[in-house]
Amino acid sequence: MSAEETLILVKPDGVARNLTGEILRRIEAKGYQIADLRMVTPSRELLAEHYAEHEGKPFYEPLLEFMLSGRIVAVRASGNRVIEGFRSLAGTTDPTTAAPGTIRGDLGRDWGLAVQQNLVHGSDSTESAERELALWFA
Ligand code: DAT
Ligand code: MG
Repeated sequence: MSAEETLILVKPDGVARNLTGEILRRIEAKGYQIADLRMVTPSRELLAEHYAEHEGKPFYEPLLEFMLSGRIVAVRASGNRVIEGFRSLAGTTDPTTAAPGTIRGDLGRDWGLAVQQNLVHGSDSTESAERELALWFA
């Protein structure tokens, strides 16, 4: 099996709502390996690097504030096509329209806030995965 790896984050809403176990269960049930895992209270600098592509967008500041609002569980997951596979497990960005059966579709709520509190992050490409894993598992 290929050793592809991705960065998965259980965001502060997922940790606060006690959904870490349920999210890890879905990752493992799909057959992906949890290669490393840590509980992180990230700095603004780390989050700014992580979300650099979104700087200047209207949701950027609320996004950073949200990500600073509590603890995050960072996961290094591995498996064949895990980058694409986890994005599929997570569902699309907006929890209201994310497909049932996905993490965001089943468990995510739209709180009507300036930022989508959508429980999880997953790297979107091999380049992003490499960059993000280096940030969160330095
Ligand atoms: P994803 O997390 O699905 O890869 P993204 O990288 O486009 O989505 O955006 C990063 C996060 O920013 C996303 O998880 C939630 C928030 N976000 C994105 N687009 C948004 C929007 N239009 N309104 C509010 N929050 C948004
Ligand atoms: Mg993204």
